[in-house]
Amino acid sequence: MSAIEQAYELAKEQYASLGVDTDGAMEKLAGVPISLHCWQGDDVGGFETPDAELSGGGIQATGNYPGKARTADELRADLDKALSLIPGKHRLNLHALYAETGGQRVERNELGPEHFSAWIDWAKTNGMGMDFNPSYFSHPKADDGFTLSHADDGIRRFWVEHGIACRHVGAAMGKALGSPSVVNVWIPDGYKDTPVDRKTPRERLKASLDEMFAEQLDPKEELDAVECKLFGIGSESCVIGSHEFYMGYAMDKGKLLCLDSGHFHPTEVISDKLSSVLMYVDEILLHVSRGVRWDSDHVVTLSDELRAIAEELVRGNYLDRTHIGLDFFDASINRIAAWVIGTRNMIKALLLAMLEPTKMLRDMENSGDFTGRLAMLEELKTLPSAAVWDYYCGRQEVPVSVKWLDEVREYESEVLAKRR
Ligand code: RNT
Ligand code: ZN
Repeated sequence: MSAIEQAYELAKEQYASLGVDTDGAMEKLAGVPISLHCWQGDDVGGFETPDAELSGGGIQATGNYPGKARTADELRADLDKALSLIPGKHRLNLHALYAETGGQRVERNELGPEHFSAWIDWAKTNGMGMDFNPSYFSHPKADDGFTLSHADDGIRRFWVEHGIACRHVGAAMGKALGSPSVVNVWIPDGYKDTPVDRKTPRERLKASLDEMFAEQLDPKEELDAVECKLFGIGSESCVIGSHEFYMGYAMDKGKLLCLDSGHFHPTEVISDKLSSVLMYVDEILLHVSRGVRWDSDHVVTLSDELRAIAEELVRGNYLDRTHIGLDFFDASINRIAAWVIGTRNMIKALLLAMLEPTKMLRDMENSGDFTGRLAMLEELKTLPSAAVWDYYCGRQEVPVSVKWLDEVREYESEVLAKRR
């Protein structure tokens, strides 16, 4: 028996004594896909022009680490590398900016599934599902900070058409890959300084969404999500698509609500929102991110909040109603390592939650034994979960422990360093 197997056998026994089935947890974990965001690979640049970069929208990728993917082929190669180091079967989350138009300028309101066929083929080869996003930033028609709530009807119409085009792209992806594509709408619209009219732009946003969603698409192919936000850089005083706005919209229209963990007050957490929101909406999309003082989209670490999100999903049996996506972009470190670290942490957090003796804790809580609850929660933190994690990685045929980093470093010198 290898050291990893030995450690696992001991851990298994220890968890079993608390009534936790480690084999069952690993089996369940293997069935939870995480939607990897393509935009970590190139700092939210996309391929609309040869030197496209993120602009506007109040989001920022900072850093200048060498080796950024410059083409869709490079980005796919980087994703292949990252995916080979992450246990389990996952999904790809693509933005409309990543269309491949063969050097032709195709306006965003004219995008069709044909501009994403290489991505769809790649996903099919990898046996992955895909999610999709209209891109309402890095575009001249978004330069003044307004899109779907724009006062100019022509501009608003353009962005409505972009949304419609993207829903069809999503449906085509869902159909081709046999798994519904979640199409998430996030717009940057908002005011830097105090507006006098918060009402009319919100009315316009609602009208735009209604137009965009007018056509009923098959939920087996496509699902619509709407993402709320409290503030962004340049929209500190008012964001049109606020939490209340989209919570209401999602409930009213049967849409998915997208909760991004960086989109609230710095001390406000989405883990506490899940059990409330899921009373009123059927399904949610998560953008798991890490804000540091602001919506800074740092790489996801195994923080208390990440663990709390996973615990809520597992304890509440919400995994079937939750689409887990990631949303961070750090250009100051190796971009592939960023994907691997953030995604492995998300999966690890789910495993930790699945290793919890929840019934025992719940019984303590229900009988008023809060002393026992606290004592037990603290003890659980240092149980040998790492042994289960290592064993899981081994079984999924990905590098155990930090060995994945050797492969990233090798890829960096073999491939990334040559991208100059
Ligand atoms: C921005 C939103 C949005 C974007 C991506 C690129 O604040 O979180 O989800 O990060 O669509
Ligand atoms: Zn987000």
